Amino acid sequence: MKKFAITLLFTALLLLGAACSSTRVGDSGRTIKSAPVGNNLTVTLSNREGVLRKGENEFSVSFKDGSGKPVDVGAVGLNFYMPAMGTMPEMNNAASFVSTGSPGVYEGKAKLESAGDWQAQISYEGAAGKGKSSFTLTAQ
Ligand SMILES: [Cu+2]
Repeated sequence: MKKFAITLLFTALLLLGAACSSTRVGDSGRTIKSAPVGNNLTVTLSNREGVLRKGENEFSVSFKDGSGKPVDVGAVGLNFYMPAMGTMPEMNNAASFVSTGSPGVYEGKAKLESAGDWQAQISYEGAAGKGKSSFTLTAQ
C-alpha cells in the first residue's frame, strides 16, 4: 500500500513537471500561425488558445532559423490590417511588443477591432537582417 502511494506521488510530480514545462515562454500554448519572413527565418504567433479574438489579445511571437533555433531579430513590428468592407473603413491595429528573457521571443499585445480575416504585416530589423512579410489570420 505504501509502495502504491509513493508511485502515485511520483506520477503526480511527473505530471506537475510536464505542466510547468509546457507553460514556458516560447513554446507556450498553441500555434496561431507560422510563416516565412525572409533570411531563412520563420515567425510563429502563439497563445494559450491558438486563436486571436476580437478585442484585447496577448500572444507570443518567436523567430527561428531553418534548424529551429531561436534567433534574436532586433526590433519587431506587427500591424493587423483589414481592408475597407462596405461601410466599414479600413482598420490598422498595431501590436506592441516587449522582449522576453529568451532571444527571438517577444510578447505581444494587440486590440483587434473586429473578428474576421486580417493581414498580419510583420517586419523586423537587426543583426539577423531586415525582413517583411504578411500573412492572413482569422480572428474569432
Ligand atoms: Cu473589416
